[in-house]
Amino acid sequence: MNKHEGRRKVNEHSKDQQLEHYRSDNRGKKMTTNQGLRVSEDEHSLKAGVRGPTLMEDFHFREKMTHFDHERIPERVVHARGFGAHGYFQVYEPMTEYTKAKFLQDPSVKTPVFVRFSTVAGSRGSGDTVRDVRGFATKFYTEEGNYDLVGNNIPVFFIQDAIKFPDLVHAFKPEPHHEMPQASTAHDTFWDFVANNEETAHMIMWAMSDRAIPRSYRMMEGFGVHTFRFVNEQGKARFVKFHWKPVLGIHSLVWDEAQTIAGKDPDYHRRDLWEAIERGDEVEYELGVQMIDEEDEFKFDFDILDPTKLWPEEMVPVKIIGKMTLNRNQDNVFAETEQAAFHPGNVVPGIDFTNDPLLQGRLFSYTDTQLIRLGGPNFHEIPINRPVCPFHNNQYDGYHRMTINQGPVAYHKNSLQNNDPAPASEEEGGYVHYQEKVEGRKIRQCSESFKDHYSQAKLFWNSMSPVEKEHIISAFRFEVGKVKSKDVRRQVVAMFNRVDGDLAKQIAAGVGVKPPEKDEGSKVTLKSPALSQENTVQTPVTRTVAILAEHGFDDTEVGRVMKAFHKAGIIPEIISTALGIIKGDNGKEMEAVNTLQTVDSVLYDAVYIPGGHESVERLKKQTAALDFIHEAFGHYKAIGASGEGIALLLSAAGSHAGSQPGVITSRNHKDTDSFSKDLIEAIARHRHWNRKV
Ligand code: HDE
Repeated sequence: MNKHEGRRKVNEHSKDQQLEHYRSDNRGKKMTTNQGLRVSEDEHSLKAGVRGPTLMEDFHFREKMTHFDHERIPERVVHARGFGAHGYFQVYEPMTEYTKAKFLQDPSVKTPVFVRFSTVAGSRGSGDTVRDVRGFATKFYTEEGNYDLVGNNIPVFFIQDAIKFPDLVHAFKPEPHHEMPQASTAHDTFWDFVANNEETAHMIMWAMSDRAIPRSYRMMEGFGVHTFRFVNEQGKARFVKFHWKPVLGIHSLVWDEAQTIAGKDPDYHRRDLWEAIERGDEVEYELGVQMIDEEDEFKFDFDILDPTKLWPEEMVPVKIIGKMTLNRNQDNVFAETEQAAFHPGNVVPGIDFTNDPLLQGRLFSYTDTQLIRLGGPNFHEIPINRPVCPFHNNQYDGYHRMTINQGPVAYHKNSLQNNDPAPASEEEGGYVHYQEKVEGRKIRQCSESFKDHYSQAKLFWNSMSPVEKEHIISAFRFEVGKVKSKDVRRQVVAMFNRVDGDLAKQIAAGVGVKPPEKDEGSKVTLKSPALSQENTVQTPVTRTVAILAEHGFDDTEVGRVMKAFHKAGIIPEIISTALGIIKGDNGKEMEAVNTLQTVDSVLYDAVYIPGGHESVERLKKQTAALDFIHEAFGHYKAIGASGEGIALLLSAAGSHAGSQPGVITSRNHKDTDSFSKDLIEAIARHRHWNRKV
């Protein structure tokens, strides 16, 4: 039998075609019950007389209400708040040497994907921009079955053994007696867990860094975290770690901004992703792999199975092997994002597991959680979870079974049906687990090689720029500063004194703890420049700029600058004191799509204050306009001001503002070319940390 007989050739559209079967568009349709009966009235329940009691007989009312009463399903215990998008993945060149995974062989094949981004700690309705780890889960609908890469935006994890996961989660979730705080680790039980479980040290450094407050899902990395295996056709295996590298670079918010956004627009990240895709801006991530030969397993000063360790990119280079493009928004968040069931155990031939004890535990947990969340064992039949290739086995029945299995035979082995469905040999695409040799005593212990908790925490600290270090210190002071127990605060300082003495001193100074007497910091001096966001891609593409304007703005200038913005891929938005048309000094009209009341500077990457006497005079009278500029200045964002706009900038941000980095001014109305060029460059830089604010 041909290896892929009976399998549909997968391309970018195959998942979409499959979903088409389930789409329902109410437009132009008559209302019916779920039984298809046309409904004649939908506003009044059936009553015995206009002032009489409602009748049991009202099947329409009962069906509608019963459905409503059951609209909610349990939210995910972790990663409850999420948002997804569709797209495709393409490998750059055949990966035959390393893996036999079909979807990594042919650069012309576009494998459909669905990605769900998430926060970990908060409930489903919590804010997007809280300090937290982000989930980055990808489902590849390959022709060999679904492959799920269920990762995070931080490459290491808090703990080393899955058996501690319930403890970790109980510690970071709101405290059970009063259910506070929401979506935040700034409380006693979390830091108590940290201080008493030292393996958390490395990940805590990441969680306190800017990585935990990304600017957008489009500007963060993704990591498979665990060490997996690639296996090629010849059966040769290599250890592998997966990386997603955002084409737009890795960028973050500042903490004050993140907190404000959580109130001003709690949907900030999902809106950013949704709007980018609606605009037609493709959202791209390159897939990278780090590989270590089996023979080299013990050549490192960390255990490659330990999920609290990364492989420094300078030591084990990241080979970029393909690109994922997200280009289609979901039709319905519940049907897709909410019902998506990811599972690290969903693999294809050529990708295998290792004995990382965290991964091993995850292989159990995900299916188990879906059983309760999605109500039974048939969640693989929900449209978003269905593979694009056919699936056949003897698993029958259960809640919400959609497949109508035919014939009397539902067992293996059989003779009545030719022993079908029959297992496939390896040559026919059957999954055969990598035959790793395993032996050992049954023990509840962790390997000695898992016990160094501080070297890589120090490596991370060493790799940070001075500004990134400042942010980490402030984050610790905020989080630990909210801990009521003095003893826990003291324990945290003692623990991070084992990472770096100076860091511990600085934390101590902010949280009412005596500085440690002795510096017990790790002696590691190694740096990994790849860990610092300072070294990331800088581009103006898809950056948003708030143009503050009123009637009488310099329309020649704004027209030219807008043109330059559009050319650079920047998204400008006119913000005024009221929605609607504003007229420029030459009568040109532009539409204000937001007002100083509907938005805030935290929602934009940059601000531009054009000239125009009347416009600036009107804005000067608005405290909100002054606050807008002052805040953007304080958040180190690019600001452009020209002509009369400069005076507005200076009165909002201070007389020194004009000469500060990332502030571009032009007194000459005619010189828009160099003004736009400088401003666009400043916007691409993301933040101007050396500014005096
Ligand atoms: Fe998860 N995790 N996890 N996790 N995880 C879940 O599965 C679990 C871990 C991750 O968008 C749950 O469907 C255990 C690491 C993501 O739907 C649950 C352990 C990493 C998502 C679960 C871990 C992740 C989840 C909750 C310790 C990064 C969201 C609902 C061994 C590599 C997926 C669900 C989505 C979700 C268990 C640790 C990533 C309970 C037991 C490490 C991105 O099954």
